[in-house]
Amino acid sequence: MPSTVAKPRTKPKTKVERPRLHKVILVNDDFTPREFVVSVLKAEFRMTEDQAHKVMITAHRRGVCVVAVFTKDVAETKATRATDAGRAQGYPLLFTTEPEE
Ligand code: TYC
Repeated sequence: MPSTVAKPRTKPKTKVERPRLHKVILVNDDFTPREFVVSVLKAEFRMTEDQAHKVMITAHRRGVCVVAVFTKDVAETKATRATDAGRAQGYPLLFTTEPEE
């Protein structure tokens, strides 16, 4: 067989795995105003006032709340942008990411 011709695979690929999704997580703090958290959730995650308020209150009461899931790149970009929006106003607002199980 000429070296430029690829040999057929001996073992056919049986599985194509989807990329794992990553959660964006909102972390509570004692300083960021509730309304500001809601406005960031609406702007960065395209939530309605109602959805954003529910997510903010859950983080406020429980310490954290999953905001949404995205591919790794999108999750990290959104978490960074949302965290930066708080920092720009002097707030310690924090969004983190973690892979879904
Ligand atoms: N705990 C904040 C307050 O009482 C509000 C808040 C909620 C801040 C959720 C961050 O992720 C957060 N002003």
